[in-house]
Amino acid sequence: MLLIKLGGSAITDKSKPLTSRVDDIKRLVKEIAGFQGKKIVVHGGGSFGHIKAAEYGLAEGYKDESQKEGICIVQRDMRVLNQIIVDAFYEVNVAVASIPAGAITMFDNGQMIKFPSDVFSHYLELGITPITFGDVVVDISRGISICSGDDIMLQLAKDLNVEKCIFVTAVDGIFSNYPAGGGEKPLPIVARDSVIEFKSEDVDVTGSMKRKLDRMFDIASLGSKVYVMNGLVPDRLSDALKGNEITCTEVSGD
Ligand code: IP8
Repeated sequence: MLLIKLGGSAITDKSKPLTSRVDDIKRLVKEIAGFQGKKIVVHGGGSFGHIKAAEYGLAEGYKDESQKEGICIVQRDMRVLNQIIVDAFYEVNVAVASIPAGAITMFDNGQMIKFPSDVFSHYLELGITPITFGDVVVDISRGISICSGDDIMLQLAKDLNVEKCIFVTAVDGIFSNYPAGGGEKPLPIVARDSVIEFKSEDVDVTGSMKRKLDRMFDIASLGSKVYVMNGLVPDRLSDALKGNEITCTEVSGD
């Protein structure tokens, strides 16, 4: 089984609130539709999740009444983004079931403690592709947390038999400097002991690039093959899904 994470940078313009990359979404969805095997699609928040979540301090937990509005806004906006993706699948005749993390996930102190991966496998058995996304979720000690698509990827990889995880981003892979200056080639393979210089933290409420990479190492350690690739280059995802060689970074679990 295959897990695909459509990262927020590939499906939205992260610098402009509520701006989806509709054409890229439609193309990526078509490329995914060409893969006949079992797959689960997870997507990130980009400019539908992170901007308002940061504005209302949602990643710090529930502190005061003013955040109620923010919880509602971020959950609504994430569902708007999800609907754009679900509609794109519908247009290419792929049956999908949308499963919002906020409806099924429980956190405690910022960590996922409950996630019903069996719901996903049940849909897969019916021949339906489950699609889920990072979301505002309940947290038994902090009130709320932000669950990232990467948290979900890790949990699904723990619970299900996942051969391959593909992280679709807006860059060619992982670089030895983050963020990359441009023009460099991505590292063909990274391991936990690879030297990567994180020059600046990115603005995501769910953590830095370093944290995302740690999640990928955790997934790779479970035995899944993990790749980071550029979804803005047409056909690259479909090539990856066909098993063709592409420009990307493999994340090693060693
Ligand atoms: O973009 C975060 O998911 P991510 C979702 O996968 C929200 O980290 C609501 C900010």
